[in-house]
Amino acid sequence: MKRYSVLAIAREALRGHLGWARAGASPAPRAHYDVVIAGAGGHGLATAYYLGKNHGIRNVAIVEKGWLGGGNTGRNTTIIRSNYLQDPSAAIYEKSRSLYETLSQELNYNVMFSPRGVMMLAQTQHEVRGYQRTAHANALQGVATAYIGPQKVKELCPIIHIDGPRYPVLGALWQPRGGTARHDAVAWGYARACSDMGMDIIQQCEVTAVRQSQGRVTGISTTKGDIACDKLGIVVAGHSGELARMAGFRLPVESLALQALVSEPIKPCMDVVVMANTVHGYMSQSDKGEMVIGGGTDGFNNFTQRGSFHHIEETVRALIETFPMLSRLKMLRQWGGIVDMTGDRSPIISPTPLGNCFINCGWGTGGFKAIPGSGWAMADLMARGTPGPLAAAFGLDRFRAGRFIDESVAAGVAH
Ligand code: FAD
Ligand code: PYC
Repeated sequence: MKRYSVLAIAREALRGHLGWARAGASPAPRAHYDVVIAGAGGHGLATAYYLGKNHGIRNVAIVEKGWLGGGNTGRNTTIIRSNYLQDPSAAIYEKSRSLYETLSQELNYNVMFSPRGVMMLAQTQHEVRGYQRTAHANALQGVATAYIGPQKVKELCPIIHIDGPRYPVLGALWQPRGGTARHDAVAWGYARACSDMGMDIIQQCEVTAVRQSQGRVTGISTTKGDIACDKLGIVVAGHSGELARMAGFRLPVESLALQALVSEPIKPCMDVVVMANTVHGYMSQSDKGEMVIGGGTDGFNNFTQRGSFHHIEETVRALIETFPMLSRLKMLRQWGGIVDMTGDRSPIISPTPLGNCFINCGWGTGGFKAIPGSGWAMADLMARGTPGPLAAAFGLDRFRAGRFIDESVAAGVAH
């Protein structure tokens, strides 16, 4: 793999950019792999990457029914933060956020991590108490957040109208090292590194059956033929229930669409990320100048991977009191992704009833931020067969035992 560097760019500029190698191979599936990962989203690719890097397991295929990063990884609004309430969540999200800090250097691929700061507005007394509590919890967990007052909010984000008649801004939970990254670069960066380790990323290859014998997976059937494997990782987000059904077990997960939209590009006017969870809206400004906007999930389960008009109206209406400037913007495009929601709004990183089959899902509306940490934890689980410290609390067994990790507030997105 050619290293990307300023020198390489200068050299290629001088020779008409003819010397760049392909960023990754596009192989046909082989008959057998030590590990097969279903799903080439961020979580599947990061799992493969850390299997190779941390555990030396490189005879790995990642099979993807569409194109890499074409699921939620390439459809999300890229917010990265670790301001969760419960200790297991803070541990995995903060691990992830800290891996993002150096991911571009590690992958030699610019993922454009931008720790511009994330604030979650408190617009009711209930939220004030809730976010003050989270700030205290974060202090104990070693996650750098602070509860700030409305004047500080205005200073950090001058376009916010803090004296709205219905929902004035009373304060905010502020994470200065939260931010954004370029979503598809995260998928491409991990994919390129996996390919460089000799792993096969096989696109347009849908898993259609999970083959098994005596309680263990023997391989998968796909639209490109059968593939045998010693271990299977299911990492397909909104389609997790479907893959689990193929494997013969059920998941406590619902699938539903989450939508987002962007405005026409405008001059830089906002250099922080703002989430307004009471009114169900959040916003940041992309490097192109578009205002990136999202709201709550659709109110019913579905697999409709696209946007809808009522969502634009609902979300913009919700945000306009706090951001009056939105009334003068045209909206450019909208889209949707299928998210996988658990009852406690926390993920599942777990062994399954099949001995050599593992599942990573349930990231719901908030898994982009978790990609590096989740991949790290899932690789650990798949390599050792038992969960390490980051994944231990996120097993499927918690739903039987009632050990929920309630993050319905920290999830931040209405659902
Ligand atoms: P995906 O990226 O969806 O990857 C799963 C892959 O599995 C897909 O590529 C799919 O094609 C493939 N697949 C499915 N079935 C099969 C099969 N049978 N065979 C083979 N492959 C299969 N999170 C944040 O942290 N911050 C945000 O700001 C944020 N905003 C969001 C905004 C929107 C509109 C949406 C939709 C999500 C948002 N999220 C956000 C959530 C985040 O995008 C997801 O949690 C995360 O991307 C999940 O990654 P993944 O790799 O698990 O799933
Ligand atoms: O989890 O921070 C988040 C998020 C923001 C928008 C969608 N998810």
